[in-house]
Parts: sequence; structure tokens; C-alpha cells
Amino acid sequence: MGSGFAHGRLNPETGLNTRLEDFTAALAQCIDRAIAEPVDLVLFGGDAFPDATPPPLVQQAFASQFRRLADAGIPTVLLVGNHDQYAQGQGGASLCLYRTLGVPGMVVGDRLETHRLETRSGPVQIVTLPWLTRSALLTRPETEGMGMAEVNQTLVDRLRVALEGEVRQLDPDLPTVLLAHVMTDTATFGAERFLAAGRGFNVPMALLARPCFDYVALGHVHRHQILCESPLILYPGSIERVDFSEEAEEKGYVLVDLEKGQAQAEFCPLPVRPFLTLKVDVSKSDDPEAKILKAIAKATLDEAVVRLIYQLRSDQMDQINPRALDEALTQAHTYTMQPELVSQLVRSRVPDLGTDNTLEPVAALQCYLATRDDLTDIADTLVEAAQELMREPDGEYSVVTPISEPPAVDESRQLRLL
Ligand SMILES: [Mn+2]
Repeated sequence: MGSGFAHGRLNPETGLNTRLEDFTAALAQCIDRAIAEPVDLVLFGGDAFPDATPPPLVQQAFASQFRRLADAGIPTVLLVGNHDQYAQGQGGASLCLYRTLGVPGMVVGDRLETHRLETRSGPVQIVTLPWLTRSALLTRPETEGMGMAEVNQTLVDRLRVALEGEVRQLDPDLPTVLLAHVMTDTATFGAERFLAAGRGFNVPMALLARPCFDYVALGHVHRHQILCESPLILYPGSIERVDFSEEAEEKGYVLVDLEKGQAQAEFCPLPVRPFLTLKVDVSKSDDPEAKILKAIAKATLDEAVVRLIYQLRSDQMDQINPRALDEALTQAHTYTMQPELVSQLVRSRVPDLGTDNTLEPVAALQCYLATRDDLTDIADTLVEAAQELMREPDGEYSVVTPISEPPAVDESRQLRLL
């Protein structure tokens, strides 16, 4: 809560950013369901706010929802994520306030610890594993001279030992949950992973998938995903969209039936605000504005966060009236326009070098040089050098290896972490 304000607008009636209201509404629906069931326990997997010092309005919006669980007598575990920590490794997290205040039934998981909780349906044990930084597990002298891989391995070894210590103290007869804020080695992730690089580390699934846990509830990754069926290991994902990288993701929460030896989860989607990208290429159009307006007219803008990306040539800029686009986009909740100029270089300036012509490389070079008056003085030398480069020992031209392009990003692996 408190992120993505750029996609919202000020609600004149409340004075609040509409995205805070959206997040609050989504959270309220989760809590409504918890109370309506009623559930025995609520687990929150961490990253409540973008940082550990949320503005009072944001803190209050969060607190007033979780307060409802306390009033309903539903125990709640608030796990500390990386965004909730005040300073890396120095303790202190926004959520610790709830422990300090002694809110009834509310447990804060800011360290590796086992909590035995009494619920309406009997006792349950919850092992909390908050986001662990290097400094929580290793001292600086210990890592001196180590490479990245070695440090990571040492961190995983330390965590394995610490977790083993908790596991040995578990009551084997009670339903047991591991609630962890981690990046697992098998989760699908995106570039956001690198935001935490050097501060956190990937936790191997083998460390989590242990028979002593009936359910492993994970926080950190925004996209809902089930990583393992037995034991059940999953990320419920976030309850609202932070930005356009989550445009296509369904958002919701999971409702879990838990007993000793088994767990079943039901993903419950939330009707959150849609994000919509409209992409139009008008660079080959005679009437670019009409083409954009047509694309807008076809889309369902209704209260969505919209971004309009249109590609045009620089000489078309005068043909598009931004006011007309503003007018067409009024149905959106908010919108941004991103005109992109297509490079004039893309169009062939040398007709002989068009893609439908096949020229030998040296002939192509000569053709190109003929268009470059500034290279006339050295044209012959360049052609000679090219011929030399191209000549194989047997006197034939070799095939030129194209410069390899960077590997394409696999979109299916794009994921938002917070
Ligand atoms: Mn996180």
C-alpha cells in the first residue's frame, strides 16, 4: 500500500490518491472474506508498504483493515518483507508497531521463529522466516575473500542449519505452516530480481519442501504461482497491480484448508482496477490521428489505467492533435501518452540496398560508398581492404557472420517483485 500513486489521481471527495483507495478496497475484500467465513487464521506474507516509513495516511489505511481481524478474534501473522525493514540487518520494521502496541491476536514475524497459535479449530504452529539479509547470517570477516557463489552457498548452509533448529522443536502432531518472505530458485521472476541482488539470496526449494511443513506460504513475488503440490508451496501474489508489468496478471488471495498432513488452496480473484496498454503504429498511415482515435474507440477504457503508445514519423507530429486524444481518453481512470518517433534511418536511403536486392558484400559496399561524398577520398582503399577481408585462401568470398543480437527477453518469465 502506498505504491503506484503515479497511476492514480486525487479523489476530490476524500483528498486521497485513488490508488491508495484501490489497494485499501482490495485489502478490505480479503478481510471481509476472512470475517465472513470466518477463517481460523490470516497470514500476511510481507511487503506491506514500499518502505519502512509509510506516511501516516497509508499506515492508517493498512491498520484499520487489520484491526477488523483483531476485533473479530481472528489471529493474524504479519511477516516482515524486505520493503518493511528499516535498515538492512539493524532490526526495526514498520510492522513491529503492532507487537509494541500489543494488538490482541497479532503476531509479527521479524525473525526465524516458531509461533504456536490457538485458533477456533485448535492449535497450529507457524514458522516465520522473514526476508533475511546477508548480515543476518554472516559477518563481514566470514565472507572475506569469498566470491559471490561461495557467499550464496554459505548463506544457504547457514539458513539450512537455522531452519533445522526450528524444525527439531516442532510438535509433530500439529498442523504446521512455514510462512516465508523469500525468492525461491524455481519461481518465475523478472528483472526486478536484480533490485535485491547483493542484499538477499535465492532459497532452494529443497530447503522449503519438507514433510514437516503441511503448507508453505510465500511472500515477495507478485505473480500468483503454485510451486509444489506436496507439500503445498505457493505465492498467493499481490492483491493489486503496482504498474504495467502486472497488466496481464490476475490478482487475488488464497483460501487454504489445512490439517495435519494436507493442505488445499483455492485462488480467489479480486476485481481490481484494469491496466491497459494501447499500442498503435501510425508511421505508415496517411491519417495518423484517425488511426489512433479508432484504436482508442475499440478499446474498453472504462475506469482503467491506460497508457497509449503510438509510433509516428517526425513529419507526422503536426497531424496529431493531443487535445483530440485527450478527449477520446476521458473514459479512462488515468492515462499517459507516449509518442515514439520511428527512426528515419530504418527507411532505405539507398534503393539498391533494399532488402529485395541481393548484392555481394563488396558490391554492396561500393554501392553505399557511392552515396557518401565525404568518404570519396578513401573509398578505393576501403573497397580494397574489404576485398582483402573477404578473400578466403581459395580465392572465394566467405560468408559474413552477422553480429549476434542480445538474447530476447522471455516475456513469460517477467514477474514483479516487491
Ligand atoms: Mn519482497
